[in-house]
Amino acid sequence: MTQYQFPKGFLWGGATADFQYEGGFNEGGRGTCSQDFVTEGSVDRKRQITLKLADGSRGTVNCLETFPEGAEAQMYEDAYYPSHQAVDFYHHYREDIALLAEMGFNVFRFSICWSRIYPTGDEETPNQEGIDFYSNVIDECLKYGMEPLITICHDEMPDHLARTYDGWNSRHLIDAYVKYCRTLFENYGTRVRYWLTFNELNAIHGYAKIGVHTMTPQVYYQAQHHMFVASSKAIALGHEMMPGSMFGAMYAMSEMYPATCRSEDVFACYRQRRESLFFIDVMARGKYPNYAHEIFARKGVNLKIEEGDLQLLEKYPLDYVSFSYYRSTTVTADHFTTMDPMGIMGGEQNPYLESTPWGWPIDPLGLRYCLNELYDRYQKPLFVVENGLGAVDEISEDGKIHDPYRVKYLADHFRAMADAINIDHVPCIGYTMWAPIDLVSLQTGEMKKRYGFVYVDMDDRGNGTLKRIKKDSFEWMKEVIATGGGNL
Ligand code: BGP
Repeated sequence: MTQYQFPKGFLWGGATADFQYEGGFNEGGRGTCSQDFVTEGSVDRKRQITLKLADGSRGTVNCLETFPEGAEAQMYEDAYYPSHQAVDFYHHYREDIALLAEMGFNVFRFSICWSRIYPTGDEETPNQEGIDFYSNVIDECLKYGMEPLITICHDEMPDHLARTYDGWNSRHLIDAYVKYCRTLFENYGTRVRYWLTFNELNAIHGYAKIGVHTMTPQVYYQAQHHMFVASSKAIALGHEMMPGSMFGAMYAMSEMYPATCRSEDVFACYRQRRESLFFIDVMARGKYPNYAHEIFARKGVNLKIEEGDLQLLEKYPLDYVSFSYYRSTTVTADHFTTMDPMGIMGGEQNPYLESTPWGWPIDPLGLRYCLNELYDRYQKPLFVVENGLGAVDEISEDGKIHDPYRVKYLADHFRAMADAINIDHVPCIGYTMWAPIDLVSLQTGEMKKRYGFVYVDMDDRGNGTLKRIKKDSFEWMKEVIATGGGNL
């Protein structure tokens, strides 16, 4: 036994999302999804949603902006949309899953593209080819003893639901989502135990992620409310149809520190923390917290809650709490009001931490802190469902990819996680690294921000052979899993 030994049965794996990984956007009967209109970008050039404006001319908005009056999402031949091909898991899934199995993964998190199952979201019957595709993916995982961990809705939706109903701003989405869930449970329920109803609920916004055309706090929190209700309905149905199933939802979890010990900074940090935990508070504790009144009053939100909604949230909370952890944030009272609900954008520079080339502070101890904080607050099993390092990887002259920086990042985070489990006795059931095979970055749409143990030969404009090449970190990770952390 070493100091960093992980418990037997710990779930080790990787995580992906359909529109960043899968491609095949016009194959197998898949409908257009809301992410299909988002162009590539870079760290200083925001991704754009391409539009047809009311007068028929071409326009764009970035993913955080409100659509101009009368504008509609529209694709153009000369624009590059990374979701269309992504890195083509659609045709590489057997090869990719075999690589994950070779590393010893016993869990694989992937998301289902809603419009592959219901192309518009409003059909009476699902698209059989879509059902078959994920059925094959699940079987391929099980063949190697890998548990599928399915994200039902990862930051996307059938475009028709966005265009026609204003996405999650409409209660119609609740019914469409529950119908979609029923189809998934009917078809995969005997083979899948772990589910996530939504991805990063505290980081949703705009057309591409939740189908709304307007970016106001009112729309944002109303859409959230509909997602809370939809999630509880899915949990109710899931437990009924699949005894033993476990439901979580995923949160973007940046640990937060006050910029100084000035009381104002400490209190601003505390408030910001609660604002980011608000979403888990509702879903894990099953009720709106007292401090929601203050948030809604400050932001001018007047929530429409229908009869029965609150009872539903209370009756069907999450079974486990899962989150992504990439970084921490530093908060000062001076900029408090400009921070986003996730508490990442608008944070201060932390002089004690180094950052990634994309400006994300690297903070392994923050992961131990998060694990402790979340267990203290919710007393539910925890699952780290995203963590990893986005970096520029180069193929060396020897044809290999040497990525010691990734090994260091992961090893430091694994040690912090082991300390939370072994020393602090936090029940953390698993870890899925983002993303075991290189894929398209969500925020920037780039390929060169690479996370994988496996390199994919493709550039920022989608050119390349798509060949998969193991990086040095691949063998290291294999050893971590085989020894249960013995090599840390
Ligand atoms: C999370 C998302 C993922 C993923 C990750 C890394 O917010 O759930 O979809 O992309 O962040 O972010 P990025 O790809 O921008 O580096």
